Parts: sequence; structure tokens; C-alpha cells
Amino acid sequence: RVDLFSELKEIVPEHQERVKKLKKEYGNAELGKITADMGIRFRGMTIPDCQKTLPGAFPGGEPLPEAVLWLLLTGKIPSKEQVDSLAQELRSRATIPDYAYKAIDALPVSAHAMTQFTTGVMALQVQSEFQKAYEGGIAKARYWEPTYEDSLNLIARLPSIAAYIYRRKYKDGKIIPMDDSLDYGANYAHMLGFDDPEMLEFMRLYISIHSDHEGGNVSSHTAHLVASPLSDPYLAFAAALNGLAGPLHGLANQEVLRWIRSIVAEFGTPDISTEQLSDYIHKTLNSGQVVPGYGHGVLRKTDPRYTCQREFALKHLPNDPLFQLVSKIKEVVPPILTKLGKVKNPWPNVDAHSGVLLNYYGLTEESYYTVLFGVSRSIGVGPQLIWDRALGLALERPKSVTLEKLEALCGKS
Ligand code: NMX
Ligand code: MLT
Repeated sequence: RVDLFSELKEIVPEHQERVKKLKKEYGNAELGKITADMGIRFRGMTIPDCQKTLPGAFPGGEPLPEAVLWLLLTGKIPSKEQVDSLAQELRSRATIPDYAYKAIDALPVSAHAMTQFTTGVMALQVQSEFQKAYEGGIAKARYWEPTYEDSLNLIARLPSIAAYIYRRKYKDGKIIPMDDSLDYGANYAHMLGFDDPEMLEFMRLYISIHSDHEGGNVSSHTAHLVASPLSDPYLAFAAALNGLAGPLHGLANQEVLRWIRSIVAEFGTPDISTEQLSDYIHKTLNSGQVVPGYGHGVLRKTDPRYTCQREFALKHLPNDPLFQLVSKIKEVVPPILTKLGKVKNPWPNVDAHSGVLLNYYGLTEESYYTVLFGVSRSIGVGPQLIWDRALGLALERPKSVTLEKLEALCGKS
């Protein structure tokens, strides 16, 4: 089957039955403690598995974001034909209403790129199919269908909105139209103004690997939470972006490049000794700041997304001075963080590497980096929301207790 919607329509009922059975038979079961230091899996596949198995733009190329979308939504590895058809479908859904550009234009150019991005997403919400269908009385069993429409439309439209913000904030403001011969990642790079084939390939990798990291990270979980009272995918995704814009989450990629540049500024060169670097890291920590790009909420080893970006850099830009500095940082930071005695994971995360690659290919404006992360995250969030509605997941409402109650529950008298 070449068409994503038909593929999904066939597998949704089977999963609905499984969840119903699970609830009925094990509704009261306690699941115990979940630990999650196993790394990153996309539907059971590691990043190297995805690189080996998912179709690329050419044989042996990086996985296409469309292939990741297909995998996350269906759990199946798509053929090249299916991926090409999805790329075409996304291009056909990518028309931007003029008022979305105008909503962004209402903000000063100096507004942070993430503020402009969330504003653009909120303007796109005007076209929500879910909202229309709900107002029209759609039955619960069919909620996932307009959620699918909204999610695919949102994913399709984000690169144009995001590229518009880049051109407006940092360049001449002129829109570069989509190229109908290009895939999703490459087209986004093209609309930003980059056409070097290596940059297009890096963007395919970048968009693929930032798409998700379980459902528990701040942005994906925010989308799930906000969509749980049936807020549509645009509302949920705009909220997710606001979480992504925090410096301990997606904004860390901006912070990393700033920090690396501050090291270069301090010593006047990226070619510094281990002692100089060690001193600088201590200076950062002693001023009460975190070392950006290091540590993680659940990972307890080097982020595999760091590793695959490093491999990309080793292949394409081994002599870049900033890449070499990033490599040196990876040697010097972990023992220092470990010595602090409180950091659960001293290893680099995804954000420790992306900036130097983007910078190398000419995308030097680090305050834009989180927008790239956001475009990618829609590919994880969209499928999550579609399945939330297909499985009829409940409104999320964690218990809230006072400190006194918590102490009592913990047995403190
Ligand atoms: N530099 C300095 N201190 C750190 C770091 C770091 N990179 N990572 C953790 N710590 C500190 C943390 O601030 C906390 O200190 P305190 O008890 O004084 O408040 C202590 O170590 C324990 O924190 P953890 O339990 O190891 O980490 P937690 O789960 O709370 O936070 C992060 C995870 C990712 C927020 C944290 O490691 C961090 O702030 N890293 C730097 C920012 C960053 O790179 N974020 C990007 C994450 C990936 N992403 O894209 O979302
Ligand atoms: C992410 O991709 O969202 C980051 O790894 C952060 C997380 O998983 O908490």
C-alpha cells in the first residue's frame, strides 16, 4: 500500500482492540518502577538501525524524515516508493495561508525565532480539521481521522513557516519557494537558502534524529498533555514548542554554540590546551551555570544522536576547528561533571554537536537552531497525537498534593 492513510486505517482497529483488552484484564495492575537508560529507539530501532534500514535520498544516504514519519506512525519500515509518495503528499499539503505570514509580521524582527515560530503555528490553527469535525459532532471512534489531517498538514507546512522566519529575521525577507523535486529535509534547507548537497544530507539526518525521544521529554509530553482534553494538534504543538524553547530542553542547542564561541573569544582561538579548556569549564560551573549540551533527564550514556552527528562530521568536516574543539570538550567535560558528584549523566546529549555542523554549512545564526529542532519534533508529535486519539487515551490529570501531604505519604512525622 503506497498511501499512508490507508495503511493506518487498516492497523488502527487491531490496536484499539489490544488496548481495550489490556484495560479490561490488567486495569488494576501496578507496573512498578520503569528505568530507561537503554538509549534511544524509534519503534524498537536504534539510530544506526534506522540509518541502515530506512530509505534515504540515494543508496546509503541518511534516513529520510518521511521514512521516520512512516515508521513512527505505522511501526513498519516503508519502501522507497511509499516514502516518495509521502514526500509528494506533504508537498501537496504545504500551502500557507497569507494571514500566517501576516501574524508573524506583526511581531518585531527582533522577537526570538521561537516566539515567531509559535505565533506562525497558532495562525495555522485557524484551518484545524479536528476543531471543525468536533464542532460538527464527529463520533469519538473517528477522532483520529481529522487528527491525522491536522498532523500531516502541520508537518507539511512547518518548513515553509520556519524558513519564512529565517529569511525575515536574518536575511533579505524574500521567500524562497519550495522545490517540487526535493524531499522534506532537503526542501527545508533549500527554502532557508542552502543548496549544498552535503547540507541537504545533513538536514535529512538532523530532521530525522530530532523527531522524538520517547513520549516523556518536555515537548512531546506537553503535546500529549495539551491534546488530552481534545485540543487540536496545532494547539498542542504550539504548547510543545514553548516547552522546547526552554534552555534546559531544545534551546540548549543555541546555548551550546554560544558557549563554544565564548571559549574561542576567551582564548582568541579554538585551538586550546586541555588545561585551558578545563579552566573555562570550571569558570562556567563556578558562576552557577550548567555546561550546555551535557547531561540528560533519562539517558545515562552518550546520546546516540551525538554519536551519529560526530560520525557525519568525521566524514565531511574532520578538520573544522570548531568540530575539533567539540571533540576536545567531549574528553574534558565528563570527568569534571562526574567529580561534582551530583550529575547523573556527565555525557553529551544531542545538542552538544548540532551547532558546529550547522555553523560549518553556513547556518551560523544560533538563535534559530531551536526552530530546526521544532520542525523535526512535529514528526514525533504528530504520530503520537494520532495514536492518542485512535486509542481514546484519557484526559491527563496528575494528582497534586501539598508538601505536608507528601511528607505524610513518605512516612515523615
Ligand atoms: N552542567 C552542570 N550541572 C549539571 C549538568 C550540566 N550539564 N547536568 C546536570 N547538572 C546538575 C543539575 O543542575 C542538578 O544540580 P542541583 O542538584 O544543584 O540542582 C544536578 O546536576 C542533578 O541533575 P541531574 O539529575 O543529573 O539532571 P536533571 O535530570 O535534573 O536535568 C538536564 C537534566 C538535561 C536538564 C541537565 O543535565 C542540564 O541542565 N543539562 C544542560 C542543559 C542541556 O544540555 N539540556 C539539553 C537536554 C537535551 N534536550 O535537547 O532536551
Ligand atoms: C529530547 O529529544 O527531547 C531530549 O533528549 C530530551 C529528553 O528526552 O528529555
